[in-house]
Amino acid sequence: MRTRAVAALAAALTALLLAPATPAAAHNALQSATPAQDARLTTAPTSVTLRFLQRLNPEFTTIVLSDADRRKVATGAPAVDGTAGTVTVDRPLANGTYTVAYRVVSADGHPVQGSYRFTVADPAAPTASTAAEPTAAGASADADGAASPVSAAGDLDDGPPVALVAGGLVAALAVAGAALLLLRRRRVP
Ligand SMILES: [Cu+2]
Repeated sequence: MRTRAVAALAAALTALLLAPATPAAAHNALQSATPAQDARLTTAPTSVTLRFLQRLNPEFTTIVLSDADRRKVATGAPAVDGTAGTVTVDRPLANGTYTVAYRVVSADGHPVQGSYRFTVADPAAPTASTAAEPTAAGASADADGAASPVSAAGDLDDGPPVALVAGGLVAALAVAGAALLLLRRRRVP
């Protein structure tokens, strides 16, 4: 009966070691943004506000605005209010496509980052230098500045660290090997 106990213990240990160390569901995520993702604005926005699932830590909240040439657009530092972060745009934005990139921290300390784009298409303003985008068709652009769900959210870390999983596997294999050895020894007279 002892061999069975050893085998059961090995199985239990293996299951324990292979179980994920932390749930990946506790991560922060972008809920909505103004301007919204893929919005086409007829008036250039003077600020960008991102709303998240969890409260933001002002020390670890980054919001970067860049133009079609990937040049950083001057903004103020992110102002954090609960789950929302806002940057004000220093100078009026020319027509063109802009990228909003963010990096925030989850409640469990894991970073989350992502980005999305919006377009400024003010009929009264000249088009920006190299922001060449075939958008002539839908000239009747509507100002969609309202907040709407944003889907493009990146996640830096899903699941337990690789080292932890590898270590757990090695330990599990060692336990299984020891159990096998014990079983064999008992069978051989
Ligand atoms: Cu996490």
